[in-house]
Amino acid sequence: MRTILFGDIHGCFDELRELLDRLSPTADDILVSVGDLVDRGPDPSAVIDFFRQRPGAVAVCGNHERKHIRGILSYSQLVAREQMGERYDEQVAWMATLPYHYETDEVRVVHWGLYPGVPLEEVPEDVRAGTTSGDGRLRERFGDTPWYAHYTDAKPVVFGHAVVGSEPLIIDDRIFGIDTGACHGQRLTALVLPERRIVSVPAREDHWARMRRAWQGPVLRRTPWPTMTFEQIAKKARSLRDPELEDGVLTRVTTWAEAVRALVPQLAAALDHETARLLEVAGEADFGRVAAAHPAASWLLRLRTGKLSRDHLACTTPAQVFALADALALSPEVDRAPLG
Ligand SMILES: [Mn+2]
Repeated sequence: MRTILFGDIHGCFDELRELLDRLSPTADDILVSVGDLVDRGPDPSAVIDFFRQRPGAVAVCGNHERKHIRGILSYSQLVAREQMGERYDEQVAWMATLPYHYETDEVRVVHWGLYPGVPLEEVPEDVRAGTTSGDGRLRERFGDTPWYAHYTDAKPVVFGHAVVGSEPLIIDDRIFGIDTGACHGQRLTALVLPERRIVSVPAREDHWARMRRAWQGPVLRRTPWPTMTFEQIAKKARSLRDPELEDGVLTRVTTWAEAVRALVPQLAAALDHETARLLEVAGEADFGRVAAAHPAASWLLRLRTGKLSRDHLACTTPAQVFALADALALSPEVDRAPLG
């Protein structure tokens, strides 16, 4: 019986299949992923399905799974969500069941870090998963030296998370860093126990370079721009800007948001016009009654009593700007959403 440990797979299913062909695992062999099954590569669902379906297979939770579980979606998670489509919620529910470490008499496995000498279950999850907060804890404890420089046990420890180059990091034949950058066009690596043998296959291509381009349109189209605040739109656009991508689509979003915001002075003028008209029809004494029956009642009444800033008219989102335009029966020449 062997234990076969896989470095960060990141959706690289073809490479996983090729590696499995090379390894020919038997039903007795235990397959263990160091985590980061998903994100950046072409087929996250196929990789997850393999680990879900293979009896006795284990995947420890990586920082990428943890981001999906916690709903903190940066660009590579947004891409993976699109790739997984309708199966996304189900796959994330499975990710939420993953352990943060795997330990037997033979080996310790974490996605990233541990505190040497401390039982794994007592090491904070974020340290084991390798999140930014976990990195902070490790820096407090070990300064700039990596945690594994302090690992003195004879029991092998295996981790991924940090791409160590095309070849794994092997120290003293008991410390194994096996993230060899499969999703970045380097290699997918497995460590076979008990013999401590490395088997690896080359990546087909720099998957992430291609994926991040290919999925930009779908990711941006899915973003609910009209109901986000103008501040959220600007922040999101900044976070998604990527020097290696054409930013034509993103520029359409920011230009659109500016155009929507620029409607506010027109709407303020239209409210003034409507106020003047109602005053003429109903007179000062009856203004409140006729204004209350107007589709734009809440704006007209607040503006009249000085409770509405003319700068934004309480429209913090594009959708609110359009709601006001509708209430004033105006049809601004700006699309209701930036990407159709
Ligand atoms: Mn990774």
